[in-house]
Amino acid sequence: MEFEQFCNFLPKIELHAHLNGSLSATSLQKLGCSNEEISEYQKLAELQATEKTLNECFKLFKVAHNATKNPQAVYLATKYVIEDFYNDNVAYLELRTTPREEENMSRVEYIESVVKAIEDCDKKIIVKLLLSIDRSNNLKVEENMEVIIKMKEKYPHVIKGVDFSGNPYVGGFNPKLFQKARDSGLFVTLHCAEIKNDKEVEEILKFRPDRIGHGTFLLSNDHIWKLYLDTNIPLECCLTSNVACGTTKSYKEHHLQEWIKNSLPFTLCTDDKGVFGTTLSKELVLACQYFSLKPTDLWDMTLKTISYTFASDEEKTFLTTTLQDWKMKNHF
Ligand code: 6MZ
Repeated sequence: MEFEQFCNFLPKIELHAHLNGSLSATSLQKLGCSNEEISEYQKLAELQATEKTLNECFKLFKVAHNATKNPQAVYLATKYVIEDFYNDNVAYLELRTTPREEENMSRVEYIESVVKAIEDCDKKIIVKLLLSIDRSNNLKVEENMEVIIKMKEKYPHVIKGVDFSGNPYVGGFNPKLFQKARDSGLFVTLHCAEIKNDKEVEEILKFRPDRIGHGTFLLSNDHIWKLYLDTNIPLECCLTSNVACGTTKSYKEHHLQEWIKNSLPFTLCTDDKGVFGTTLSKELVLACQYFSLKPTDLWDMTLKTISYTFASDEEKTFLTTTLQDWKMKNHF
């Protein structure tokens, strides 16, 4: 099997995908966006990144947010994104999204639309939901967390965790808030060190989330790096996102190499496949091109990733069997 084909057909696991950043151009079109809006949403993929690019990136999500302002549109957006991942042979997807209140939609309606689209999915893909707290919107964080916890009690089979995301130049981490989530039985994954912010990173590592996203600047300080090494927390690695946003200079210099070199836990993710013009298969190909990973390494990484998911034991066993059967069938 050709190498790219291998990456494409491997049953994959996606653990870091933001719903409104994962919409493809076709999906945005179906949701009523104009060609101009779609070009705006996708402009980062074409640009040479600078230090300011990450900050600029957060404006682009507005295009998708404008297209998902009512329950029906949120339902369809979720359905389209799940179909895209399924078509890329993703076997297990943890989709994350920020519950949003709009003129014609409450946060509860937003969440219920996403849950319904997940429940209605008839494809062979397991989908779970993580609800995000947006760090740049500090006004209602407590209230948002209350809603998330209530919704988890109502849909425990779908809602598995919380995420802390949004523009890292704004706001800060509140351990008490996330402890509440943890006490309610939610898993916790936190965006961490996407930019240099040692004080916050130290607080996050002391909290010991179940996973961290990005981790780009964990290596910029020996003390922080040592703290991280003590935790052994799995990293959700988003190669193209980091390069497109300018937080990493190039694929070649990406911090993933330190995880590979030191056998630290990581998994490859897309972040916002619509905004960055990528797919999970492409991310796997890139990791191989730049860090000399072989197909067997990718298979091993995927197998290890099963233990980083927020799936049930039964689902983990199912995924393990799926991967093992695939390996046998494809003789490698
Ligand atoms: C931090 C990000 C992000 O939640 O409306 N988001 N947060 N770093 C990133 N790196 C590029 N990419 C996306 O999806 C879009 C939202 O996800 C978060 C931002 O809060 C963005 O508004 P949802 O479905």
